[in-house]
Amino acid sequence: MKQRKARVIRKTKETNVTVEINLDKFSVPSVSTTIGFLDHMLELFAMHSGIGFKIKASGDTYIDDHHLVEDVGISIGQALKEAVGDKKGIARYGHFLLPMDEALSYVALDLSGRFFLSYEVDIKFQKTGFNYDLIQEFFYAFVSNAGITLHIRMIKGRNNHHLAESIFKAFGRALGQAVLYSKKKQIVPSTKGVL
Ligand SMILES: [Mn+2]
Repeated sequence: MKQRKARVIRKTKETNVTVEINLDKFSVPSVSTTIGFLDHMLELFAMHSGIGFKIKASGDTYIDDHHLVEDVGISIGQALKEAVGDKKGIARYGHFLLPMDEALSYVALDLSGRFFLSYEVDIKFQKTGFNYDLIQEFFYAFVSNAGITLHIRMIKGRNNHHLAESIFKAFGRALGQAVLYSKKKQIVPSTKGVL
């Protein structure tokens, strides 16, 4: 079988992003975005997805992290869409309930071709460090470009870092399930015949 992979290069006046994805060949994640916290989240997402990811990005973070976080989300979404292709033989759905110490998050997704995001996460405002509001921006950018339906629920938690980690890990696990490929079942998993 031909490997399902894609490479997206996105260059604007604000950011410069390269994403390489290989759904059929895992490699130790290579992530470098100049935003330490984002690197940490994307590395654990990639690790738990079982998908091969190389992500390199930089941009106008002297303003704030907004443009870069959003553009990385856009680029990963585009790369995923391209790599899944016609979706023949894929599992399509994935979901995962993931604990990270006191934090517990649930993620369910459908590689439906239609974009929808339900994000119910109550992360407290934090004066310093990463702006946790940008996590929702990241997922919005991702789903709107990948064409997927994604539900994210925070079940419980106290620490922002733990909560964020539980979301990204659960997302990785759920996505890993959804892109699983079956050689035996060479059909698009939809009664409509197309996704
Ligand atoms: Mn951590």
